[in-house]
Amino acid sequence: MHKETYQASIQKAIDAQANWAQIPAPKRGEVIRILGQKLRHKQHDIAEAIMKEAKKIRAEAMGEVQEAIDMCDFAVGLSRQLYGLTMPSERPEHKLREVYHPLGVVGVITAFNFPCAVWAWNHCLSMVCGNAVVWKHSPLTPEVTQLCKQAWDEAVKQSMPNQSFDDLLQIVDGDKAVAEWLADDHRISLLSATGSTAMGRALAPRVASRLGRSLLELGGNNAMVVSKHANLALAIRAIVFGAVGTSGQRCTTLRRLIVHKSVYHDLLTKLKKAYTSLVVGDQFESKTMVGPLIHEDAVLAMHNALQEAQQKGYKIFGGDDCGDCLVRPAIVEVDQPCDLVKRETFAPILYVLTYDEFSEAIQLHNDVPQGLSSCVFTDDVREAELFTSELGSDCGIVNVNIGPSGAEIGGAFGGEKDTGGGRESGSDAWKQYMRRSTITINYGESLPLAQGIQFGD
Ligand code: UN1
Repeated sequence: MHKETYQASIQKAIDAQANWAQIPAPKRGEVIRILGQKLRHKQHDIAEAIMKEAKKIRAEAMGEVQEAIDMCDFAVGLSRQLYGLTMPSERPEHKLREVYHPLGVVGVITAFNFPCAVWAWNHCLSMVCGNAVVWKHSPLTPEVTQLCKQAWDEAVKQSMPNQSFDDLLQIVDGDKAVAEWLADDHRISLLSATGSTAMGRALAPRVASRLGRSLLELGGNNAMVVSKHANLALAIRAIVFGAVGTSGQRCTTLRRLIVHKSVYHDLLTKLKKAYTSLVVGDQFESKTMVGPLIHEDAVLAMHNALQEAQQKGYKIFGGDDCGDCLVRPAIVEVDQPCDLVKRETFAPILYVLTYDEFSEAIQLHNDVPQGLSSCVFTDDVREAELFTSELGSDCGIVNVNIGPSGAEIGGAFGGEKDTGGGRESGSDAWKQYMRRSTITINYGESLPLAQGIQFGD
């Protein structure tokens, strides 16, 4: 994309937003309601494009569009609940309140692995909050982007036939350079970026140097603690979906397993059996459970990580390169945790570690730079409560007896440390897409000062 085209897109977004911000929020929500209908109608078509471009299997591609639909439903309700606060003023005949206003133009950067859902998280909130969106999608998923844009354009035309809001969603094509333009552009009120930690490290300082706002959803290194009190059958099902689902290419993918020594052998034997029966293949085949990795570079990254593991003497199960970007998911038994285990390799590699005491499991769990998602499998209430307490997992997402991936949209999504600290989708994530005015109103006829200050009386 040329810089001039980019500039024109931003200007269009700015102009459209000025009018959009004046539409009452519940009416903005109505457009999102229609978007939800469009996505329901197009669910199969968008899923096909996700299968083609992101290489997901059908169930997961359909699930991803469902996540976008859920997000629409959430945002419609939210459009009537952009609540501010009123608080008692310390002064007589005064009122104190906080009100949320639209922010402006939101830049949204999405990754190849969730080309529709992560857009929807950002788009739906941005739109009900009265903003315009400039979307830089992954260069690997142009067709998904076009289908989402089409659904939105149709929704706008249908629900706002007499007003021109055609420019509210702008697509900007390109890779790193376009991301940097967005980061440097003071007209972008919020830059919401999903991708690697390296990407976040490159973009965040640029946004910060103009004192802009960013919302980052970066790498994860998600773990599961399997206690001696765990229901192992349940844990195994969760491990398999968490570690091999989406071929290990979710930011929430299960990458580390921290297992109590007493159940280690039993768990590993059963897990290897489950891995043996995994169907790896073409994502369009209905039996396939593990589709291809996104590209050869991803296969190479997996290969390199496994080679490093081998050099360290770790025992490796699976991990074969089957050609055509297909790989068999790998299990790596780690006796001494090392840097390799602390890195995110975007591929289906599961590192397995052991522990004796639950406190040791928590320490091992938190001893990585990333802090996205986590879980514990235990039927012991004390372990479960400790893991979810301030002394437990340091992640943004903390689960008990479910895996780390596949979060619902209702909660805030995101994580700490190298994951970037942002929160998207549900709960009060919308507040980041608005600006807050604290308003004090004096309806009396005197001018009392706060803190009881007497000035010149
Ligand atoms: C991502 O991989 O960037 O919790 C998002 C999950 C999905 C979202 C993943 N709902 O796994």
